[in-house]
Amino acid sequence: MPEAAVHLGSGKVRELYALDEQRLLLVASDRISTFDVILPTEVPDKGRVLTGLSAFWFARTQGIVPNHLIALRNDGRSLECRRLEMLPVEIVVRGYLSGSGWKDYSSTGAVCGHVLPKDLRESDRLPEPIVTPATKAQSGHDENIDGHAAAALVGAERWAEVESVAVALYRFAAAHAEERGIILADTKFELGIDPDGALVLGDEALTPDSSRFWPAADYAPGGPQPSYDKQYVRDYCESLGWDKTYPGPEVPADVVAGTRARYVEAFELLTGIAFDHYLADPQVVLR
Ligand code: PZK
Repeated sequence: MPEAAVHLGSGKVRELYALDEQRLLLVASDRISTFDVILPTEVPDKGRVLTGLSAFWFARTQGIVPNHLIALRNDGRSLECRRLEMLPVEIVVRGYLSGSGWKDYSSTGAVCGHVLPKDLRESDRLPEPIVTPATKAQSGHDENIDGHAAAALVGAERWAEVESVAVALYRFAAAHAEERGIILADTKFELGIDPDGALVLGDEALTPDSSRFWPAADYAPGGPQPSYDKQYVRDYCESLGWDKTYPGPEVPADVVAGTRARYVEAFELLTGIAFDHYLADPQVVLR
């Protein structure tokens, strides 16, 4: 980071800096979280996998919605971004019933106001993808809201545009992933408004940290699915009988190596680019 960058904040696994009035720098670390706890052990190149994937998707979805990407830095883990006015809602698109969607459906038969067919099982594919907004809770977990509440927060016209763009992004990415043996079960988008009033895709997009990727070969609805990337870490942590509070456990080298290999495999399947090639020249994902 050569020039003066002002640290604005830390996410669980990312750092945000201001470059100037118009530009931000989003830096993805190699930290990994599981069960909402950041582990003391890093996964080498995880930040580069996530940044490369985000940049890949930004380059390929510009025709659906403009995004905040200005440049991918040659460290492979940093994105220069346009500064936006971020919408106060997170937009999750779900094509499958998992996580809080499954939880809400189990108790009410609906998710964020979408009444779903009866007798769906955990991890079942939905008849159509649904948009499930959530408010960014200051501390702790996001709270699912319905489309009326989202429209009240951003305006009805803007909300209609957000829904339409989010479903189009999900359909595009899910079809691409499915052709490569990966189910995109759901994914979270963060959108903002640029100085001209245009809706712009921000944050990271369509990465393993913002999405549920499932290996299609192992898909078996009727229960939770193994995560493409984090399953080794989760299984190892569960095997310790750890209570899922801080501090998390150190993870042994073989579990780290297996996890890194899964992130790299997801990158290579989704982009069709060898990860070594990305490390040698990150700009390959933009071409
Ligand atoms: C923005 N975050 C999340 C917090 C991180 C990331 N293009 C943008 N314009 C204005 N604000 C943001 C963005 C983006 N993306 C993103 N918070 C604000 C966040 C902490 C660390 F890496």
